[in-house]
Amino acid sequence: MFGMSSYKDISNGVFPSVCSLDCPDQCGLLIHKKDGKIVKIEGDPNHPVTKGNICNKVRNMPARLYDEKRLQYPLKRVGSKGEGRFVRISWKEAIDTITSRWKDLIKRDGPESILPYSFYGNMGRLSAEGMDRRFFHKLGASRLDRTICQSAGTVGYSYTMGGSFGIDPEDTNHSQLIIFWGINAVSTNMHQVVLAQKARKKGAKIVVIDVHKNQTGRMADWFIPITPGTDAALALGIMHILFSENMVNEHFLHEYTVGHEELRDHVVQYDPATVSGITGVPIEDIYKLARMYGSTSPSFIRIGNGPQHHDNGGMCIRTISCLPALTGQWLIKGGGAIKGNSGYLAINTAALQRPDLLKNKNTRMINMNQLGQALLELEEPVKSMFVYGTNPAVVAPDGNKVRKGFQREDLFLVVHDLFLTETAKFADIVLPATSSYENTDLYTSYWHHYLQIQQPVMDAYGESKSNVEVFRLLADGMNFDESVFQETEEEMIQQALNFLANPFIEEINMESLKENQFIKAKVKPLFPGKLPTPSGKIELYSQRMKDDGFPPLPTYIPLEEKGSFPFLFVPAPNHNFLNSTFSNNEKHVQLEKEPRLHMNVKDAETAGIKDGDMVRVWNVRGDCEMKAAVGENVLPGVVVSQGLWAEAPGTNQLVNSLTPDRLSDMGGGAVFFSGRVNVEKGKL
Ligand SMILES: Nc1nc2c(c(=O)[nH]1)N[C@H]1C(S)=C(S)[C@@H](COP(=O)(O)OP(=O)(O)OC[C@H]3O[C@@H](n4cnc5c(=O)[nH]c(N)nc54)[C@H](O)[C@@H]3O)O[C@H]1N2
Ligand SMILES: Nc1nc2c(c(=O)[nH]1)N[C@H]1C(S)=C(S)[C@@H](COP(=O)(O)OP(=O)(O)OC[C@H]3O[C@@H](n4cnc5c(=O)[nH]c(N)nc54)[C@H](O)[C@@H]3O)O[C@H]1N2
Ligand code: SF4
Ligand SMILES: [Mo]
Repeated sequence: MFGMSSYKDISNGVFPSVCSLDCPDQCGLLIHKKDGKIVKIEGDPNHPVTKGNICNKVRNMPARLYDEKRLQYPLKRVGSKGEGRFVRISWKEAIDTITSRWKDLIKRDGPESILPYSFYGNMGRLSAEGMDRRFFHKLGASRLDRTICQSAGTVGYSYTMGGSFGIDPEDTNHSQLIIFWGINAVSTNMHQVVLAQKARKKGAKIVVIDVHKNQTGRMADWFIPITPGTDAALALGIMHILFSENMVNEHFLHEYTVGHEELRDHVVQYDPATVSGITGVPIEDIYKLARMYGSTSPSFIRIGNGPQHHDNGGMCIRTISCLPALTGQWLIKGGGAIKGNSGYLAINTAALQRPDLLKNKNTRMINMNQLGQALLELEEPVKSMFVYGTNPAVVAPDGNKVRKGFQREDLFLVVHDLFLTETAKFADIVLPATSSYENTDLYTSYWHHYLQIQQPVMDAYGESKSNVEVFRLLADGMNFDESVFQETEEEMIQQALNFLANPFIEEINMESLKENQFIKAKVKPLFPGKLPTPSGKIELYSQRMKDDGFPPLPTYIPLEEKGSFPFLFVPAPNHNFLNSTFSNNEKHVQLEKEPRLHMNVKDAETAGIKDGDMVRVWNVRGDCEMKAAVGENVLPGVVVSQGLWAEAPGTNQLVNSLTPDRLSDMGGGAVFFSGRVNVEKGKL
């Protein structure tokens, strides 16, 4: 019943697998086993997109899987909250404790006093949004709005394009111009870089638009530094030039868009001088970029997550995503854009998550980016949380508020994870989680067009259990008798794939996945065709946006945070961690060395800071310490850090102590990169 493997013997041999991390590449893997142990993880050379290449993070995964710090047993807190002192208990005691506390809470305060809090630490569709959703729907718990990652940009992109639909990345090796726009692809989407390098061999140019000249910027043919939060203005400046120099594709505009006449008039105001003043991009570079974009075909824009982690993030992505329509690039193989492609691999989430089990359709919704507020400021504060697949004490904005909330004596906190994370240290009960390699699960990439399957290739570590198993046990403990709580992983996957609304996955089922390991959805190009927007076309003018209270045409809107703190602070991810995952694994930490703050030479001189000095970064929300990396990699007035570092003794390196928990313009998204800070030499 528990994720039966079709492999007869998993002690020795090489087994196909899939990377479960929250990464667009979703690589095919080969797991090498010897005497019952994973001895090596490598890329599966047969995977048509990832072709045997994988990142260093996952090549070093065996060290994480067998790390002596990995949790093996359920634990109960004996120290104070956050101290990290626990004793071993049985699963029975753990489940009994949780369910009896919840039964009391439901009686006293109602089910909305309980909050599930999860994200995609494991991208498996069952692990991330399967039995757990069924369970919390039935429980009637508060709902969580899972907005921490890409929601602002996804909503913005949908206003233009109707959903998460871009081009097939496999076509991008035909592109002649590739723009990495606010994406650190060398670290975060390495196979898109491999495809771009292939295109480059055939003459393509690679342009990177970013606030930081990181690994991706250094690999570009042309790196364009931009002031954070101003990308919409740059895109509008490009449109201004495309229209005024007749570089638009009139046929495409007439056939496949609405609002091009309004847009043509609207962008007159975004002349290169104005745009240069906003973005910091020199006037001649705006012309050069627009002319390059207007005259090169196929051209491809890979839209990253950076520009949408801002106050204006939704509008920014909405605006950038209008560009390929102006040049008609969507009609050309290798032309167009990718923001996300999850729309093509839509599965039957209603069957998987069973929202019908939720009786009260007005059950409150809590935005995950405002966790601190939910714990400290709501009129009916959350009384119990179940955290799984995420590490909010490190990754959520306004971290000091989150931690203060976790310290509440009356909060009953359960954390299910593979490690005693910073969040788990605050827990009353800690449950050990299996790794994805120990489970059966279904994987759908949000970049390429393949579905993949994971079957167990490793025995459960210690007494650890998968998310699906834990919620089965909790359902039993709560005396939920619906048969949906007894279903096997394979049954759930089969239901998820049974989805007439998505013809692209029509022929894919559990059996064919087991046989093939990965299968490409039968995706058709977007054009010629009808988009799922209200008009069926690309909406350069969007009535829906107007109805929702936004300017209907793409518009530049400045960031919100003003005041006396001189620097815009962009705390981005790093190369060797995946969000906070690996920040507690020695190998990965060694490779990354220490947290650094990139700042411009001019700013450093003014502040008397030298390269390698320890600096204190602070604002009204908190402070943290890093080593200054002084140079020309960021513009004056901007400081950039990389990585969501774990707490280490004697350090103060939690960047999210500084980030705001305001919400972005669209989708209730996070605005990690729109905060301001001060920087001073010296330790605290
Ligand atoms: N190695 C590694 N890979 C990862 C992750 C990781 O932590 N480490 N995280 C995974 C996850 S969950 C996600 S969502 C993706 C995210 O991966 P990406 O899409 O690459 O997004 P970010 O790394 O958040 O930011 C991308 C870039 O945006 C830049 N940036 C910030 N603000 C702006 C702006 O206003 N304008 C412009 N033009 N650029 C800006 C940053 O400097 C950064 O280089 O990566 C996934 N893959
Ligand atoms: N400052 C700043 N903050 C950010 C970002 C940023 O760029 N800058 N990026 C944001 C983004 S885009 C994202 S997506 C979030 C991501 O943040 P998180 O979703 O918290 O991602 P991770 O830090 O990787 O934590 C995932 C946790 O899930 C656990 N896990 C893995 N597999 C399983 C499983 O099968 N079951 C259970 N129960 N647990 C499992 C892992 O051990 C790990 O502790 O961070 C956000 N925070
Ligand atoms: S983290 Fe990304 S690049 Fe690395 S193995 Fe996983 S899917 Fe591939
Ligand atoms: Mo993310």
